[in-house]
Amino acid sequence: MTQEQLLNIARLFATDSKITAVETLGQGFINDTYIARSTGCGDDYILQRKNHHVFPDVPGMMANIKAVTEHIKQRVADPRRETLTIIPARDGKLYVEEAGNFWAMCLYIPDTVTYERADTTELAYQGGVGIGRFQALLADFREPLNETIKGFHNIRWRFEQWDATLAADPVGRVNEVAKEISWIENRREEMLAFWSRVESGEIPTHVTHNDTKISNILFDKTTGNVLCAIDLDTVMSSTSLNDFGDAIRSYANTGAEDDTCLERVGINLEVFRAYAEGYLSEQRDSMCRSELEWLAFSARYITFEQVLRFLMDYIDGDKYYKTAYRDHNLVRTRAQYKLLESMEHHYDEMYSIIQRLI
Ligand code: GN1
Ligand code: MG
Repeated sequence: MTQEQLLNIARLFATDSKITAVETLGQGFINDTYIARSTGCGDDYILQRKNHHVFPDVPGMMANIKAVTEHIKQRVADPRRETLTIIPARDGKLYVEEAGNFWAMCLYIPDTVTYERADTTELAYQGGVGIGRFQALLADFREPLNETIKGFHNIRWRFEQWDATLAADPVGRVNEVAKEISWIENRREEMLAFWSRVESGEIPTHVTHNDTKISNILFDKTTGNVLCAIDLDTVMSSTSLNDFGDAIRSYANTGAEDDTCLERVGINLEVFRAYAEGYLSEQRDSMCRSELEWLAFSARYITFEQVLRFLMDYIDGDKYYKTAYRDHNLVRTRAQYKLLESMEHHYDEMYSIIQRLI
């Protein structure tokens, strides 16, 4: 998009300061993100084009984010830094709809850092504190939230999508990935059995973030402490275990999510322990017995789901995730599967680590 088009969109939002430039920021898989700058000492803003293929209900999503951030603001010392601040459009809506695209804006929080990788156990601990605190601040949130992505971490629904995608085989890739398909099928019952515990209420539901990788935690540049969880697009109701599991999937991987060298990929138990310690320092007392019992397993559950989602997207012709090259989703599938195997291999240790922390 041209600078002028971006400026025109940015200026539809009710900012206090006048936007003078819009620059690209970061490389998300899903949305397009920009920073909208103003001159002098005025605030800067984050402007995002929301991917409405991934988020079919942007108004519902923005309503969730607004409700959750308002709740947090009433419970923290510095409401402009300890959670996102949504900037509504000048017409009062929480988004701008323009030529079929949905845009949203929030305040840019200055003097902060994010990390792409949890390279130290200290950082992993802090990340655990970040998500633990996010959940703790929302423990008394009672409003219903919109389900903005149907069955996001619901493996029963993912298997329905999976079965339909395999049956359709839209780009003729199913035969090529028989081995990878068996990785999924061999674990179908085990994963559905876990999810049944959520469906029955044995594992309760809460407000969850649903994308807890370290790059979604904002740290204060001056103090080094956790400030808040960002990227609230997937805030919904689910089990808080999924937030834990997804963080472990991303933090405690010795390799990259799309590593081409599988020898590099595996679970780092020190990072696992550190994240769990930080998380439980905020959450231990409010979790019930079954949540604590299944906490370690949640890392396997979410990693399995990610293997399924990457492979399903590959079979579907790479429609969901942005890819950098033809087999990118297949490379991701194999790398995440390697991580899953490593978690399975070390599961007893993971389980014992949690038992010792509670
Ligand atoms: C997507 O775009 P990003 O990095 O925030 C995805 C997550 C996946 C992740 C895998 C809405 O998140 O669920 O775990 O990619 N988000 C959505 O890297 O599907
Ligand atoms: Mg995200």
